Amino acid sequence: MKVYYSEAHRGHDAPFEILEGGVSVPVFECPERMERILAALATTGWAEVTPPRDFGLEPVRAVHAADYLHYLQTAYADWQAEGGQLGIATLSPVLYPATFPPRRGRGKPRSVVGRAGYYTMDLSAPIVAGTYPAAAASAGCALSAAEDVARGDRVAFALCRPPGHHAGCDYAGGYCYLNNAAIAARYLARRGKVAVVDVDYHAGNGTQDIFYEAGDVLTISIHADPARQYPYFMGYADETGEGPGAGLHRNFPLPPGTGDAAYLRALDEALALMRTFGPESVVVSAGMDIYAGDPLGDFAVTAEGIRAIGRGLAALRRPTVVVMEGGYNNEALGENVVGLLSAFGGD
Ligand code: SP5
Ligand code: ZN
Repeated sequence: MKVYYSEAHRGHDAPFEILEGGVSVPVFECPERMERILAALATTGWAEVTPPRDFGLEPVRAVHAADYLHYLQTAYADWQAEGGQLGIATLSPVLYPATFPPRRGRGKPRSVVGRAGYYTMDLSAPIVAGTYPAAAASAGCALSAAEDVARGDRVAFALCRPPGHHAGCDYAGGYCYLNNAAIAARYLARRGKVAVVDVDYHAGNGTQDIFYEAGDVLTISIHADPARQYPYFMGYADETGEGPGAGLHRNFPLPPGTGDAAYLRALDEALALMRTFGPESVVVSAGMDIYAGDPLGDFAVTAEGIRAIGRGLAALRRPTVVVMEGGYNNEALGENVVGLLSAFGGD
């Protein structure tokens, strides 16, 4: 199995994030996650780790707004420059907005700190000098995997960092800047209908948003109920798509403590919807934060449950791109990723 991975992620290494209550903690979404996953993949005998190919910006522009991409490319340098222009020392090496617009009627301000708020949905998407190069390489991993699958491979794994499923057309959030799974799905949709299924613990709000009115991409997310968990404002069961996309989005919000049996029941419903849709190809947003021991989650899905999810996805028998999303229990992360992929492992 091809595993697309770029070392560029190492440049995206912010020293802290801010959780609810204003608590500043080391970023859960850290470079060590990749070490853990690569180490576990190295023991399998079937993982072929390969650097991503360059697809340019066109397939990224098919998903993200031009002004947002320009912001991501220039924000850090502007932040450094603005600190100088204000005549004060730059107080933090990290660009962190602290003001968010309740709505966007007034448009974006000139100040980079103002624009950071405009383009960011929370305080878990810090920007450092290496953030954009890492995000672009991460999208390149998803596109490389998509290209292989479009050319006939049964499966490919995009070992993306940063992750992507919280990023919308023009916003970052939840450790995500470019929506890797959406970029892969939009690329694959040139060849026929695509189904995206998101098994990360958190609702895939960015993916939902991007394809909400799309008639050629079915999106499904299984996750913690947003009434009680991040991302709070999207991921409810009554959000089912609009216009040409009406009926082509589904959310499965689940309660705390959800274990293997309840999770797999929701997955079975999702798989049935996907079979009915009849996609040419499938994109999986693979978050391992559903695991019982995850520090950001509260599900009780076991390592064996994660293997069973992999078997369910593989049983769709569609060409499949698996895209790495969240998962923050570093001890178990590698084993869980291998567990999910091993149902496809011989392919
Ligand atoms: C890709 C991904 O999984 N992003 C998740 C971003 C979640 N950010 C908000 C975290 C809220 C943390 N709540 C603390 C619970 C500690 N037990
Ligand atoms: Zn997550």
